[in-house]
Amino acid sequence: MRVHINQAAIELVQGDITEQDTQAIVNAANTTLLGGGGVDGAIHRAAGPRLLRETSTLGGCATGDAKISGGYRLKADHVIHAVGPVYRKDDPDVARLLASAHRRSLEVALEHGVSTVAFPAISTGVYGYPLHEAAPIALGTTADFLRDHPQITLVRFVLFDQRALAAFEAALADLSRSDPNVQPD
Ligand code: AR6
Repeated sequence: MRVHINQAAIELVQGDITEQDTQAIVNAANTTLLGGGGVDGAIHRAAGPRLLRETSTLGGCATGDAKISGGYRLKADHVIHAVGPVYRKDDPDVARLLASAHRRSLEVALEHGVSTVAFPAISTGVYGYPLHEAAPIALGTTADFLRDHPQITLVRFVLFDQRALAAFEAALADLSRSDPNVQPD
């Protein structure tokens, strides 16, 4: 599924984030930036040991923030390490922090001249964020950013399984009904 915001596109695909050919891929990292399981483990394995050597010099990353490194053996030139929140039901901070992790990732991309970015579904694995709550936040924050920053031309959400893809497709269909800036392909 694909929509447009002015000249930019948001794309949803099922797949593996480590195989993307966007200029940057986003990692669902933790505050240490020293690696972990899930997406983080897969990205470190695919990029090779030089990635950890670089991320261990970055001084960690606060929840809701993002930092950039090289991509090493990946097709992507850069990895943007974003730290989403651990989900806590009925805590309004988690939505704010999940939105911030997406916005900061896109700001960091912009600061480094990156115009195409692939995201995983941040916080929806080990960190327990329900997909149907995370998807509208991820997509809404991205659509708002693209509206104001035409330098970013493509944001691709790479969903690992059919369930995640379906949740993002439903949220993107809702967004294209409610946000006049979001136009179907
Ligand atoms: N490509 C795309 N999506 C994937 C892949 C992949 N290769 N592998 C898993 N997913 P998670 P989090 C999906 O747990 O919840 C790490 O240990 C997965 O199905 O990777 O933000 C870090 O170091 C899920 O929908 O990230 C942190 O400690 C989504 O990616 C912690 O996990 C995110 O799952 C971060 O937890």
